[in-house]
Amino acid sequence: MVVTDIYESRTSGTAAIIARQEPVVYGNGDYADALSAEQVAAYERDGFLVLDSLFSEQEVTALMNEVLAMANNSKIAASDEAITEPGSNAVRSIFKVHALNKVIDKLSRDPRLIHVARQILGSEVYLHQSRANLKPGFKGKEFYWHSDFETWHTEDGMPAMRALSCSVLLTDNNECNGPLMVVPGSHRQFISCRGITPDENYKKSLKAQEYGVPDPLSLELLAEQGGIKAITGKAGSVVFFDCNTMHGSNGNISPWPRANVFMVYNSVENTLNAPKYGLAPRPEYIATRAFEGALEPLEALQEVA
Ligand code: AKG
Repeated sequence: MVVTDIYESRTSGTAAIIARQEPVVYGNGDYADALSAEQVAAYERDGFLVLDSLFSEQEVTALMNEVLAMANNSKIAASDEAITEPGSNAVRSIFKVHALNKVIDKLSRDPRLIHVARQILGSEVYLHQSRANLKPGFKGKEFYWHSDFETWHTEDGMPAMRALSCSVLLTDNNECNGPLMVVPGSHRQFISCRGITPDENYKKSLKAQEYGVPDPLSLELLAEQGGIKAITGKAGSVVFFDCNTMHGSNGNISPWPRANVFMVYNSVENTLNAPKYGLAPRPEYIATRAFEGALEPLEALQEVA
């Protein structure tokens, strides 16, 4: 029997739009009770949900200090986990921040994040990836449109759309400093992309993506259907978004840095298979394969700090 991949992408074929097969909210959204029924319904409809001021100013200051300390640590800045901006030595992203830093590790287990992920994914969860995106003032470059699932499915062998990201805003994200932009409703369609993935694609793609980039026509269609929403908000707010929500952000030519820390939770029932097309697995700091079981939530951050 030939097993076909419904979410096939990056073949020699043309681009295609494929209807999502899986639910957005697993079970009845009652695996946990972090969100109201209205919030769950909004997430299911839009593919994202913003919780304003989920973290206090004091918590955000502590988290931001830790992220800056990592970015200014020459050993970390020179490590594989740190990705610099194209064309400069400014740190763009740091991966696996939960393993590099105790405060961020606690954040990854914070009940305010984990229970939302458990509720939406309808199961226990584990951390597939964590990263800080710094987007410094003047120098921070854009993140072109993409669906995370397209990459995680193709390059990491993630079987199904049963993962989500949360972006914890560590600075205010305003109209000018390159806030995250999402296409509401786009999570219901999978955009199969053109172009065969080269080996070690991550070495380039984390600076600027070339493969797994949706074609203009599909993007036009998605944006006609759902519009584009720039998610501005105060530091301490959190954006939860589905793994297949089309998103990206503009460069930051403002003087104001924009820093966000991302946690990606995957269902324990959706652990990784081999990557597609015989690609080598990406490093552990980008996609966890050393699955150690469900994440245990900690008490609120301020109580354990
Ligand atoms: C990514 O890191 O995959 C993103 O899409 C980040 C977008 C951003 O930080 O604005």
